[in-house]
Amino acid sequence: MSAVTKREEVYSAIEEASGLLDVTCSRENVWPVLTAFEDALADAVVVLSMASGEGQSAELDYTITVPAGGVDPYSRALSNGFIDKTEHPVGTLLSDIEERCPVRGYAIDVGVTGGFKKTYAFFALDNLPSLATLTGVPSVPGAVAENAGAFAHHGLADHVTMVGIDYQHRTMNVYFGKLPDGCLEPKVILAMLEELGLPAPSERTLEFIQKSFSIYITVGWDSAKVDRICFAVLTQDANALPARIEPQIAQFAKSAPHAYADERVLVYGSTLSPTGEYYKLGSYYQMPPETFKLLQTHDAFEDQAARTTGDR
Ligand code: GPP
Ligand code: MG
Repeated sequence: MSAVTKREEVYSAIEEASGLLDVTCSRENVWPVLTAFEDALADAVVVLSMASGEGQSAELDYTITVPAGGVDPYSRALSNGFIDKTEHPVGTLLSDIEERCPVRGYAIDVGVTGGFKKTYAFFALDNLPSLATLTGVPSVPGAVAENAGAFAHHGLADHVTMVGIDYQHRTMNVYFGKLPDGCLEPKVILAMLEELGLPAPSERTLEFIQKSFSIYITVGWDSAKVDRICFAVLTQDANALPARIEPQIAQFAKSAPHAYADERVLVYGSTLSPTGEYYKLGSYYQMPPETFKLLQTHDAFEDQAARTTGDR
């Protein structure tokens, strides 16, 4: 497939998904990003995501993986004018992390209306950096070190699979994965949330949390506290989860475009913050095997498939 055709295909998917959410999709906003990252598109994992709940405005985010080894996505975003250069530590975070941690690949996160938001760096799954390595990186927010105990105490000190850097909100996400046995038990989760200064969730949310394959916090540079924590569950049937599914999320889970024949791969997230809980949903649009297997989501997907077969 030629590059233009691939761009058209991905653009159409973004446009179709936007339509499900009443988000206005314009070629003017999306095309420049697809063009700047067109070399990555054919082999990219592409995720289409939405969030719901109070304080979340209607938006469709698209995530595209970008291979390691070339120009990093932050530099590309700067040189294409998608974001402005800044003196804030958020601007050096990606390169500082790369110097010290084994980055296996990147991704970008872009809002159809809000524009370029984030970069991600994911790590080699057999060589994950420790929290201590991460907190030693100069531009990492102090809040990561402040809250590291809540994870280290429960066996997650060496389980950082990915980081996300949000240039618009000036926040960083730290993703924990390959979760060891026992770390999702209610008493562990309650202790972890207490250490983070976050309220205890409902019984139903605790049940949901036990199905997580990844846990991630969001922190900024202005506070020692975590802003929020998200528990992500991999599913192919969002309605089967012990969670509230708002009609628009249910509709998105059922209808988001996907470029493979099997049932959609979905990641449903419950986000807890001092002001309450909201949900988000990511639907995988394409998952080329060679790229997908670099992500922890792939391992979680395989584990789940093995469990389901074992149950039969
Ligand atoms: C979720 O972060 C992460 C993704 C959609 C990225 C998946 C990663 C790949 C490399 C394919 P989020 O959108 O829930 O976080 P935030 O709250 O910062 O928006
Ligand atoms: Mg998001």
